[in-house]
Amino acid sequence: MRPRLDRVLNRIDLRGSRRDPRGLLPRAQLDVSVAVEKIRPVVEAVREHGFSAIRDATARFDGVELERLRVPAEAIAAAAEALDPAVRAALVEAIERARKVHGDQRRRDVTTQVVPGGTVTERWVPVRRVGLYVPGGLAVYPSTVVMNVVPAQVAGVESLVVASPPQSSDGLPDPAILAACHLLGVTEVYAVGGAQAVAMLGYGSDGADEADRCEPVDVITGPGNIWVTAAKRMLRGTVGIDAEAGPTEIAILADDTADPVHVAADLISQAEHDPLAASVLVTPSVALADAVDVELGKRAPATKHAERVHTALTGEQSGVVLVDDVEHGLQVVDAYAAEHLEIQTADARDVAMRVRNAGAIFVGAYAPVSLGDYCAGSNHVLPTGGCARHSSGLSVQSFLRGIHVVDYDAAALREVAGHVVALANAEDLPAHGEAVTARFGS
Ligand code: HSO
Ligand code: ZN
Repeated sequence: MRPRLDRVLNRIDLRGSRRDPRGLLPRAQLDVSVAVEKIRPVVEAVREHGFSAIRDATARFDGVELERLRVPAEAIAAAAEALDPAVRAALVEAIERARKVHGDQRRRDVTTQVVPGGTVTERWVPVRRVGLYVPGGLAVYPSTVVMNVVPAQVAGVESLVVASPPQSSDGLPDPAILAACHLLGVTEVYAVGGAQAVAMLGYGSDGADEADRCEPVDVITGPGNIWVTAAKRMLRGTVGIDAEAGPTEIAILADDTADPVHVAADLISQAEHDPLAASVLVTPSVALADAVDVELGKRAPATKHAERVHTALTGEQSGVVLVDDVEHGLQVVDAYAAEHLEIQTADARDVAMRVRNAGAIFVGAYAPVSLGDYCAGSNHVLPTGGCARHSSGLSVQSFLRGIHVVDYDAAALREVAGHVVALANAEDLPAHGEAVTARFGS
C-alpha cells in the first residue's frame, strides 16, 4: 500500500497580497535548443539523402528495418476492422461532434467596398498539403488524430498525410492510430517517427519506389517528444508549424459551491498525462482546498498511473492557490493563462465570461476537461506554458491563409492617387508614387 498523504498539493497563499500574480506558479521548462543541435545531423541527412537516411535513422532509433515508407492501404483497413466496437463508436461520435463545431467555425470571405469601384476581399484559402505527426510509444492518442485532422479537412486542405513511428512488432504504426486514420478518410500514412519524420514531411523524400515517395507538405502539426519538437523548430519557415506543445495543464477556479470529488478527479485526470503535468486549484475556500486534498489523498494512490500522477501533483508546477475571493481568483487565472481552465463557482457562466486568458474554458460542474479531450466537439490541441496569453488552440483557422484581394478601377485609383504619392514621397520612395501617376499620363 502506498502511504496516504494528508496534503498532496503545495499551497501558495495569496490572500491579502497585492502582488502581481504573474509568474507565481512555476512552470516546467523544456530546453529545446540543446535538442535541436542533437537532431540537426538527422534532419540534414534526410534532406540530402531522403529514403536511405530515413531508413538508417529508423533502424537506429526505432530498431526497425524499414522496407517502405508508406503503410499499405490493406494494413490501414485491417486496423479499422480489428478495432474494438466501443472504441470505434466513440471515435465516430468524437469525429461527428468535432466536425459539427469546426464546420460552424469556417470563416466566410468578406468583401469591403472601400469606395465606388474599389474593393478589398479577404479570401480564406486553405494550405494545399498538411503533415500530421502522431507519436507512438506511451502516448498513443487516436483522439489527437481526430483533433488535428478534422479542422484541416473542414478548412478544405486537399492533401493530408500522417506520419507515426513503426512499432518493433510489425513495422507499422500503432493500430489505434491507423484505425483513426481510416475512420477519418486519411489514406496516406507513413511508418516514420521522430526527427526523421518531421524532416521527411518538410523536405519530402524518395521512397522504395515511385509510389512510395513523400511529397513535401506546407504545414506540419501534431504533438511529439522533445526530438520531434526540436525538428519542428528547425523546419519552421520551410513549412508552417503549429505551437510547441509543453506538458498539459489544468487550472480550476472553484469556490465552496464546488464538489471536492469533481475537483480532485479533474486535477488527477490531467496529471495522468505526464509527471511534468500541472494541476492547479485556485480558490478562496480553505474548506474546499482541505477537502480536495483529502480526496486527492484517497484517489491519487488508487488510480492506474498513480506514480506519474503523484509526481505531477506534488511537483512544484502544481498546487493550490488561496485567494481572497473569486474576483482575485480571476486575476490569478488570467496571469497563469492555463491550457485548460475549469470554472466551478456559483454563477460559473458569468465568471467564465470574464476570463481573458485560457486555452479552453470548461463551465460548471458538468464540463470536465476530459469531456473536451474527447467528445465535447471542441479542439484539444491548446496553448500551454502561458501561451494562451497570445495564442489560440488548433482550429480551422490554423490551416487557412487570409489573402487580401485588391480590386480598384481607374476612377477609384485616380481619386486616391494624390495620397499615395504624398506618402511615397514622405518615405523617400518616389517610384512608388510614379507607379500610380504613370497610369494617368502625368
Ligand atoms: N489533455 C490532452 C489531450 C488528450 N487527453 C488526449 C487525452 N487524450 C491535452 O489537451
Ligand atoms: Zn487529457
